[in-house]
Amino acid sequence: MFSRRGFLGSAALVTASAVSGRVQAAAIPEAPTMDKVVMQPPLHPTSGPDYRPVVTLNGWSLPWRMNGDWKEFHLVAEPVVREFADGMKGNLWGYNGQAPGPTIEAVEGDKVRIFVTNRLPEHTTVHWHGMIVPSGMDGVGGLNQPHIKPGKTFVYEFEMKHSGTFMYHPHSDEMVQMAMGMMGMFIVHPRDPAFRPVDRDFVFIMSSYLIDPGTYLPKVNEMTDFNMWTWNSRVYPGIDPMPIRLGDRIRVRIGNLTMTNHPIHVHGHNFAVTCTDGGWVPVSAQYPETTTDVPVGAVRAFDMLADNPGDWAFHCHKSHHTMNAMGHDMRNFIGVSRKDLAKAVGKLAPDAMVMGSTGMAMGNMEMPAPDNTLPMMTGTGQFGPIEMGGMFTVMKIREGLGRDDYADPGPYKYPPGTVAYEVEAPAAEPARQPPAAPGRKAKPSMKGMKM
Ligand SMILES: [Cu+2]
Repeated sequence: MFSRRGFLGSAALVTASAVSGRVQAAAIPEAPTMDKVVMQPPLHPTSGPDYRPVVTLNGWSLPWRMNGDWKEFHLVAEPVVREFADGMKGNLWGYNGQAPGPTIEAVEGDKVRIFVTNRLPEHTTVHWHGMIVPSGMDGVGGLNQPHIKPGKTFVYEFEMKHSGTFMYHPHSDEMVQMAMGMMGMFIVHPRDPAFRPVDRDFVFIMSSYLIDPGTYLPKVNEMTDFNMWTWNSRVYPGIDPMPIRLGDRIRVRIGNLTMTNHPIHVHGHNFAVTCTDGGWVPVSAQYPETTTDVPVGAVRAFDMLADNPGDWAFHCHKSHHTMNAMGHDMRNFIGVSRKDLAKAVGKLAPDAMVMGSTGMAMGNMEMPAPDNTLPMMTGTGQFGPIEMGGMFTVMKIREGLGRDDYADPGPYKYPPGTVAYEVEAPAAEPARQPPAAPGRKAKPSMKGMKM
């Protein structure tokens, strides 16, 4: 039976197990900011339990301070200018000087205190996607807490119950705030460093934008027709290459806060998905893949043995997502006579350029574009134009790289005789079936076959 004594007892229990450090939270730690758009070296822990830190493509990890047994971080939500690639910038909202925000790294069992200061022109909150936190720390404005008004600072406090790969983003005017770039990754390392260790641990989050050619501000009401498909708010050739030492076991952790799924594909290797935003995938449930679909609002991390040296494409397999700003309202002219079409179009629009009758490869074509607009496909390799944009980069797997060396090792030196080559000899006529006589069905030839 429910008794008053029992009620008091269980209430006391709840209070005792709640993590709180309200008294110590008085002094707000400084908020580091980042002014660079290239991958920062791994941030090795100088206090608290040891772990092997991650690296964030075109990003960084947020430094912390210890206050007693609390790990304290400070996020500042604010307007930022983010460079998508050389030649294009966007006016976004982010955290601590960049969008997306810095990666936060902690260890299973840590007590974490995160200060969030709002320097946006409207209210915000932070939700810790996938993390098991007390309800009042979950960050849904209006449901779990009051919204954080401009100029105010709130404190989130919780214990890292599980290791894994998580995200953070606002739950406050979220259509606008996520379309403006507010998001980041949250890595919780296992307490036991021997649990599934890797040599290199890459992290990025996917976001998409509609920024009309010649403009700087994303159209936040767009639902489907985005033209900037980004990894960490960067597009190829602005996305960092991934230097990997031959023989390294690597992990790649990918968050998706766009409005569609992304089938992420690696060349020259296979991998297994080992972690989602729900936790670690048991070994018995893992299977080999070369492409893994990352659903909307989800995380996939895969582990891969980098045992094949070379330059390997790593990209989203939706081909429109490896393109930069493009109009989609175009006819397909493949196979149409360019001469006839030019004549007909010329009568209507004398300056029009007829293109696309043999395909749309643009490697050698420079088209005039408005300011702050990237070419649709771009980037150059040692053999010519790469004709990619958007969600594309290169895993550069090399012998003898230093353990924490993430410098671009340059193009791969192919061993002689290992590159696809052109032949000049005339092709032999392939064997074909004889054509069927008129009015008769072709009969497959059974000559030489034992029936
Ligand atoms: Cu995609």
